[in-house]
Amino acid sequence: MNFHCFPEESTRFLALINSLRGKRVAVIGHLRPDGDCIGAQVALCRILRAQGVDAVGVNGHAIPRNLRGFVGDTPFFAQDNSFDPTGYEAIFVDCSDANRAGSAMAAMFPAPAGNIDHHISNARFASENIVLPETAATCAMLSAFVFNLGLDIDPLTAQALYTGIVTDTGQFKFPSTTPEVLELAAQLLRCGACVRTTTRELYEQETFASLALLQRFLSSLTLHNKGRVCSGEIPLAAFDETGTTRENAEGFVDYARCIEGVDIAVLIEETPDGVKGSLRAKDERYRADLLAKKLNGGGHILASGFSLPNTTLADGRAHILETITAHLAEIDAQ
Ligand SMILES: [Mn+2]
Repeated sequence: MNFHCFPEESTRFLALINSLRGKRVAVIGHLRPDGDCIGAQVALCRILRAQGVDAVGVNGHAIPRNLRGFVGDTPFFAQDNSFDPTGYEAIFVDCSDANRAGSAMAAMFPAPAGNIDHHISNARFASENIVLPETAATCAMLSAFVFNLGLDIDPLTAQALYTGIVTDTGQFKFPSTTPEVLELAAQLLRCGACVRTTTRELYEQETFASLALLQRFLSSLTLHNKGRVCSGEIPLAAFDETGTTRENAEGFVDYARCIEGVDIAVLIEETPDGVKGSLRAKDERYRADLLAKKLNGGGHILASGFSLPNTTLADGRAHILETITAHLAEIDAQ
């Protein structure tokens, strides 16, 4: 089955594999790994191993709880100081630059053999850079390569690739979900990936504690600016009281963003020395990146963040809401 996408990159991918035959390869992913990162690391390791390349996954951070089930018997060093890079070549996946894997990893492999990624800002830091910025996921790229090249993949590899595509397309909701991406996903199901497994592992194993934190957050939601702005907050004590950490609040801001009529959403988290904020814009014209800049932060057009040190929750909240009001007025006047 040929997907008529990335023929040239598929050929370069095969050449990269051929150049590494008989060698040992570390397949490296980024810090705070997500489904596309772990999926790409697991899949590429297994693809390489099937071609006679002795590959292992290496990540500076632990594999998140909900992704551990996708690793299977793939050799993987995560947050593990026992990995010795001597004699290993490196391929980075899903990393826009080497430092995304952590400065220690970047220093360990100053001259990586490969860089396979889909970020628009990729720094082309390896000998062979296979970068497709318009593609939905690194796992979508790898899927296209193996299908174009007719390489056999086992069900665990197919599952890892499918999981990466599901993660980075927001469960096939983002505009990056092209017909080709859906065809690749369909072919992965034919190769043994299971829709239920990915759904269950990724989205149906929340802890009770994180739902208790969500409950606290939802009860704090407040509308401002005639319903165009929604804020929610988490006081520092709430983490202790529910037995959670900041990681559990990941994604909460989207509950504020998805309310009808809301143009800008903000999650305000109290920290030991101030507050941290996550901003979401529903539409590109509201420029969450420029808004974050006014609060000494940064990010993307629809999603950004900032931190305000040396402030109380009450003062921080007041300053943030004033800044949002001024930003909205500026946008409306354009
Ligand atoms: Mn990705």
